[in-house]
Amino acid sequence: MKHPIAIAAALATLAFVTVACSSNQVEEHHAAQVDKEMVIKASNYTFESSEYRVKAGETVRFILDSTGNHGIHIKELGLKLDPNQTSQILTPKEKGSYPFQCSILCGPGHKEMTATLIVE
Ligand SMILES: [Cu+2]
Repeated sequence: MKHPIAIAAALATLAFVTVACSSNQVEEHHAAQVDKEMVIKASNYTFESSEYRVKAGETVRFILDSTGNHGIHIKELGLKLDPNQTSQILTPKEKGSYPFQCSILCGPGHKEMTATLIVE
């Protein structure tokens, strides 16, 4: 059996490594420079808002907060979110109005699930 002090030292080292790792992760998270977070809430069968606005050239973390099986796909911007991929960082550059529809055939209200992303 090992000496108890050796075991304590090993545990302390392990604890230190664990703390060091988790603080690294936090820093990595901050390192991704994002100007804005845009949460788009979806539920059966509507998007919470009919209009979402971002500024051209702004780096945005788009987050899909969906209750139910819904998605967003705006080809012109390369934005694609669904329950398997709920966030994406993008910098929309072209000003314009980008209407979108739920990208997943989710049920009877699917066709009414529309909204517009405005890049201004
Ligand atoms: Cu849908």
